[in-house]
Amino acid sequence: MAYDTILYDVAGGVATITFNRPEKLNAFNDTMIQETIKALRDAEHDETVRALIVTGAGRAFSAGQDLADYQERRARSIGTIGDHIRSGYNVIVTRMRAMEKPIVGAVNGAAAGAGAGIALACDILFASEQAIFAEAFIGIALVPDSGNTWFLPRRIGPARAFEMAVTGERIRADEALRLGLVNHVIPPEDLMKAARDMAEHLAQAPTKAIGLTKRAMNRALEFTLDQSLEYEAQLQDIAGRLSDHQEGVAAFLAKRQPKFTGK
Ligand code: T3D
Repeated sequence: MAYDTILYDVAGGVATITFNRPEKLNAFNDTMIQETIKALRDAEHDETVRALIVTGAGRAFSAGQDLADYQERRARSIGTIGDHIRSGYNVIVTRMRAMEKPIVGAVNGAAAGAGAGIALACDILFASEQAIFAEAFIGIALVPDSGNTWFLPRRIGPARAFEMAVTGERIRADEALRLGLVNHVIPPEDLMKAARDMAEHLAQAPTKAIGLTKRAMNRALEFTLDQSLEYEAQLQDIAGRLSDHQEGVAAFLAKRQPKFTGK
């Protein structure tokens, strides 16, 4: 399918979703929300896709909700804000967290508002030295949404998360790295190569075991230690039946490199 507001490309087992409204700093209008949902669904169902990259075209990752679009919608009294979030951003974030394939975020510039939430929904985050993160909601007297209130305290602790949310300060990439908001900071010209190297590596890895690991870590955020120990045992029973597991053990014993198929 051709998209108007995003680019979607699959190569070498990696699907890349690029937010593509650079003249609007990749702010989300309704088309971009729905196209992102569709691309995530396509990547999830495409068996050749074993890892994803999410990034932005131009100088921003995403400035969040397109406020001109938002204003127009409000003026026409179309639906509530909550309904718009439920049917849009919440679906994107839920799909990203539930998808049992690794998602590499390549934050090339500003990630603000819902754009920050979508960045934080990625599994591994690479940020350009030019990236900034901003909980911009407070600037328009809204509450952080798109998972920001969930992801932020878990990544950087409640005190710093609250400060970010209520000041709307722009966190630069070096500070984001120090806080543990991102995994890596990369010179802008090397960002996509670094993200692609990671995604291509993951696309050759045991996809199902990675998916189960993501499932376990998602659940662990709510579990007691005892619950996690039991859940790990259950998932290990599943992983133990995968052909990639048999291949991994056989390759180790034969002193050769494993060839994982993602099955
Ligand atoms: O109904 C619902 O679903 C509600 C859901 C809400 C979810 C949300 O995301 S609410 C938060 C919405 N986002 C913001 O409030 C962010 C606003 N933008 C900024 O804070 C800054 O623009 C950035 C930090 C993203 C980047 O700053 P900077 O200095 O690099 O760029 P700039 O000069 O502020 O912006 C450049 C242009 O982009 C400018 O337009 P112009 O003057 O060149 O014609 C600016 O108006 C436009 N722009 C930036 N962000 C948005 C935007 N236009 C529409 N919507 C935006 N979000």
